[in-house]
Formats: sequence, structure tokens, C-alpha cells
Amino acid sequence: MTDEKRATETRALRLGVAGPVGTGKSSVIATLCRHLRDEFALGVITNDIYTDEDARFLRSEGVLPEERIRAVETGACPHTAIRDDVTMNLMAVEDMERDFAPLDIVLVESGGDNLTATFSPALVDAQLFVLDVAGGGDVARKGGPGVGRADLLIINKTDLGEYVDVDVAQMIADAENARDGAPVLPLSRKRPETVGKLCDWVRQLHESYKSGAHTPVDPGPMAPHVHASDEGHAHVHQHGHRHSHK
Ligand SMILES: Nc1nc2c(ncn2[C@@H]2O[C@H](COP(=O)(O)OP(=O)(O)OP(=O)(O)O)[C@@H](O)[C@H]2O)c(=O)[nH]1
Ligand SMILES: [Mg+2]
Repeated sequence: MTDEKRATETRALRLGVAGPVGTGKSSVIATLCRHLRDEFALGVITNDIYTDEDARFLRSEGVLPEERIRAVETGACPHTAIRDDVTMNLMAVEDMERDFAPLDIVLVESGGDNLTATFSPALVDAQLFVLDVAGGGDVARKGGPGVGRADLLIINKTDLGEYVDVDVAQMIADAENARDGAPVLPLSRKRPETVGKLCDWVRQLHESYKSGAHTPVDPGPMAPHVHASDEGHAHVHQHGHRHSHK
């Protein structure tokens, strides 16, 4: 038996959920928990900046027993914790797996605030990237590592297209063009058939992971970005390279 095969027999599939603020990452996780919790033993890790709001939302929805939803409070740059220094998240995932062994799937939500945030393959085996129709039809066309190369791209809130003047079919076609044939899933919690497809995708991924057929893919590094630190200094992140204050 190969080491790879042995590893997948003993640990859960780790599935990252990334995407900009408010696109529906927590909602996707809630949906997956509700529909898959009778088939799979699940755990959830959330990444927030200073709060545990995502974890509290998921607990309040009652999608899993409270202790199976844990928050990693990442400090100023949540996407660093899913890409450059995955230690806090790895420890949270490993603790969760140990406490509730055997788990089948651990879902990890990124703290959303950056269109280009992607998970490191050192942390997750596969990742979803969530865009929403309300964020504008252009976002899918503009691309980026998550949009281009995540294992699955979700175009969420398709029910809102007519209210925000977005041509949903065009947005999906643009997303497909940006992905060289990798899957794109239109999703709305109001359209059960789309929720069914999301659940089927995760079932298939889990099967492929358990059989050793799944190969984790790195979508690529994030774009360098700038945001204010709590001391009021600009904090420049050249992900994969170095951090500097200026
Ligand atoms: N109309 C509609 N609204 C949705 C759908 N999915 C999620 N929402 C709403 O979108 C808003 C943001 O959803 P969240 O799941 O909190 O988004 P998020 O990406 O986790 O947000 P952050 O963690 O703050 O980045 C909430 O008000 C949800 O109710 C959907 O399919 N249709
Ligand atoms: Mg959230």
C-alpha cells in the first residue's frame, strides 16, 4: 500500500471554501452540512479576522452539533492563514479529526475579503471558489487563480440575476471560458436541483479521494495586496515571498 493511500484511509477529506466577502461561503457550508450530515461524519473550521461570526452563524443554524464547528481567529490577514502559514488551520483540522474520529469530510471556510485568495494544497485536498451574481457579471471574466483553477467554481445566488441586471447565462459562459473545461456550478438555495448537483459533486470528490484517485491541485498564488493594519500602517503581502511594513 502506498503512503498516499494509507493517508486517505486515516484522515478526512479536507475541502476549502474560498471567495470574496458575502458571496455565500457560509451558506454553501450550511447547505452541505444539512444535506450530507446523515451520509458523512462532518466537521467545519471557519477563518474570521477578529470574531467567530461565521462559526456562530453556522452554530445558530443548527447544521451540525456545536462542537463540530470551530473558529480560527486569524488576526489582520485571514487569507495568509489559508495560503502562507497554514499552521493554525492545520492544528484546528487535526484537533477536530482527533476529537471526532473518524471524520469523513472537514470543510474549511476562508475569511473572505480578497478575490484572489486561494487555499494552500498543504491545508486542503480540494477547494471550492464561490462568486455570486450580485457581485456583478464581470467578476467571472476577470479571472484570478481561484476563478481559473479551483476544483469547482460556484456562481451563487442565481435567483438574484434579474434584480441586479446580470445575465446569469453569460456570467456562467464567461466563467467556463476562464477555466479550460473545469466545472462551473450555478447555485441558488432557492433551486433545489442546483443544491442536488453541489451535493453530488462533493460525493464524487469524496469517493475519488478515498480511492486515492484524487490529485490535489494548487490554483496558484494570490496577487500581492495591501490593507491597513490595526496600527494604521499599510501592510503589504507578497504572498509566497515576504511580508513587509511600509
Ligand atoms: N438570494 C440569495 N441569497 C443568498 C444565497 N446564498 C446566500 N445568500 C445570502 O447572502 C448573504 C451572505 O451569505 P454568507 O453565506 O454569509 O456569505 P459569506 O461568503 O460566508 O460571507 P463572509 O463570510 O462574510 O465573507 C446572506 O445574507 C445570505 O443569506 C442564495 O442562493 N440566494
Ligand atoms: Mg462566511
